Amino acid sequence: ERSTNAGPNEWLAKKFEDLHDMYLGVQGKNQFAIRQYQQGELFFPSCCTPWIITSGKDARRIKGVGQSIADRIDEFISGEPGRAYYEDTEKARIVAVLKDVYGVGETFANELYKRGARSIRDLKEKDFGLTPGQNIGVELYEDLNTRIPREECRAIYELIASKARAIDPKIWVEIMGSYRRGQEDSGDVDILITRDTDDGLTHEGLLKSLVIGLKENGVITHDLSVPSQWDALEAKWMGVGKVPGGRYRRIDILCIPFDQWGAALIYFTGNISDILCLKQFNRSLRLYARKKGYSLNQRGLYVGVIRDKGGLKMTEGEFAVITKTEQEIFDVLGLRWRHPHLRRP
Ligand code: DCP
Ligand code: MG
Ligand code: MN
Repeated sequence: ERSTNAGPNEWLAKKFEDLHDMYLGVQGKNQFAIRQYQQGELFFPSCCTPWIITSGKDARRIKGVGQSIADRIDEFISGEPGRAYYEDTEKARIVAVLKDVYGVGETFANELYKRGARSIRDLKEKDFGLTPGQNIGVELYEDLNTRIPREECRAIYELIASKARAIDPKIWVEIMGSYRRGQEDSGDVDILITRDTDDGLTHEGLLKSLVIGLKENGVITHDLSVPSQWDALEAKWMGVGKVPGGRYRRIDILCIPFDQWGAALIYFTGNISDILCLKQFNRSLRLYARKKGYSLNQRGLYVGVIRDKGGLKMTEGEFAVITKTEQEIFDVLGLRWRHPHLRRP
């Protein structure tokens, strides 16, 4: 809701409003600039400034108006496009696009900009020495940056799960991450796999057959990162796949030992996070375990862990419970199990 309360400096408010909108529209938002220009927008209508502002210096008489707002005002008054902020947003806009390429972070995106990259097309047409994974990210940029609807996550999971069960009927396979938390859409599809060991066998070797099998029927289309040991009990594959006729989607498949199932369920379900409380549910659970003399990580709940004064582990300890379910871990800790959809901090 914006003020309709006109004052002598309404035009300045309007300018800051435009600037504010422009910065809001940039992905990888410059929160500092957004806050500043929003302030600018709020300062100049109506009551705050009964006199007509004629310069940045003049505006600084207002409490809360800093040099950067004053500089923008001088730019507005001079009629110049304001070289500094114009270039900043131009660059910010491009970096925000480049950093969303799979495998390209904020830092490398800035580096690519410095080297002259201005668009995804540039990355396709010129040689920036990207890794094979980054090149897949470029090739599939649109698809990989589109959220996956819940039903499609489910469909991909079903295709993977049925193939896994066809290879070995005793496989346990679960869909994790944001899907398990009940989100309407996800950034990727996270699959967790193990196998019941009651007959003395394990899932060792399954991952390789699974990926090969899914490639044969076109469900898996690209590898991004393959395990160093395909046939280990603990192995992670990362890549791309799709449902027939669908978009290309990021898929993670993680295999873990059977006795780590419960702990892994907790870990790879994660929690609803926002900027302020990232990963808090898992973290507070770990801290709670520690207070009670345990140690909790993605592999299990341990007892007998000895730590040094700085809290560093001196010994690994041993499993407090062989976990088939999350419930068992919550039970040992004396906590009520919390439904994945409710895993807020
Ligand atoms: N995880 C974690 N710490 C990390 C990475 C992952 O605890 N550094 C756990 C919690 C996540 C889960 O693994 O929920 C899956 O990781 P994702 O990166 O796939 O995140 P989400 O599935 O939660 O979200 P998105 O919808 O973006 O995939
Ligand atoms: Mg995920
Ligand atoms: Mn993931």
